[in-house]
Amino acid sequence: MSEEKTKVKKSSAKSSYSECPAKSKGGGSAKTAAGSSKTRSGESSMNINWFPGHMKKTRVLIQENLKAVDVCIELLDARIPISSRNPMISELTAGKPRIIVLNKSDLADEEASRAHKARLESDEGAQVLIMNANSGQGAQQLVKLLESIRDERNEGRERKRQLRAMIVGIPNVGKSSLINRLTGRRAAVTGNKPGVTRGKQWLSLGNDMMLLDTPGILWPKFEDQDVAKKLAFCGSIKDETMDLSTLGLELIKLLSERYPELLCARYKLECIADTPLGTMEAIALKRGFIMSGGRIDYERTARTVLDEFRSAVIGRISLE
Ligand SMILES: Nc1nc2c(ncn2[C@@H]2O[C@H](COP(=O)(O)OP(=O)(O)OP(=O)(O)O)[C@@H](O)[C@H]2O)c(=O)[nH]1
Ligand SMILES: [Mg+2]
Repeated sequence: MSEEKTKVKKSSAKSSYSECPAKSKGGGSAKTAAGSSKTRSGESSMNINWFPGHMKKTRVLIQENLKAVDVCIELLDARIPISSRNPMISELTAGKPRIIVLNKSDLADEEASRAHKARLESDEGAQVLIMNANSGQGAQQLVKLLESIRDERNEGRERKRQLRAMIVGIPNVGKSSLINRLTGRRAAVTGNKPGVTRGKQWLSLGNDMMLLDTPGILWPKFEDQDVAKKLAFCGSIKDETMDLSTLGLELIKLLSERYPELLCARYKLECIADTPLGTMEAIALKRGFIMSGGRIDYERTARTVLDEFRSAVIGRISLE
């Protein structure tokens, strides 16, 4: 299995926003702990792609099991319901009845989730549920929906058939957690990192319903690196394959644009700096992430902001 290391390139693009005079001491070029250079504007570009061998196998697994499946439950990350839509999954499962679940809704902006649900329902005529697989919010609705599909399919049949549902989605979106929640058992292994499930697993939901857990998959090449970054922010791309300092800086840039108040409140900043790098340095100074010789610990700062975004400590945030 080969996992391509993300390349970090320099970019001289200027920051497109400015909300207050720069407070940071860091305005010039800086070197991150991970060694990637940042420009004066504090921006850098990343090239993220992650499609290891087990995802290629999963594509085949989905294809092979499709015949045995009555309905696909596609999990999207409620914080990024557009970017977490895998075009390869849409293509593979085209023609199958589909239920879309916006999972991790407890981490997302409620209003944004409602808008995405309405958009998906009207654009695709899909059944869309807003869910928290950890707490079980939305799970009963899903069971009811599956029961109604099961009954509809069995109408007029003498020999009743089981309903078989396949759960698909990007890595770390909560597929196995949802299965555990629905079955009421810890039958599927879960974990707070992508790539936990590695094989298929059929589990009984009772009442003549079966669920198939599948490993998370991405697609071979991200045409749009903004999509890749959002997947990375939300923990669907293995952190080890990326430059974390750069990723954290990119997240700070996006949060500065979309949720400046939450960012300032969490890190006790008076305002957003002129550049993302300036804001990153201000956060580091506030948190005391300084190494020997007074150098800023960019990697620790990046890791902190990524962790606090992922756990919604900064607030309930939707990135699209
Ligand atoms: N806050 C929150 N966390 C969730 C939710 N659903 C799952 N998680 C967490 O997300 C992480 C990943 O969950 P998994 O169920 O292992 O995800 P998966 O989609 O099966 O991941 P892979 O098997 O790697 O593809 C775990 O730490 C879960 O506790 C949710 O609705 N809200
Ligand atoms: Mg899993």
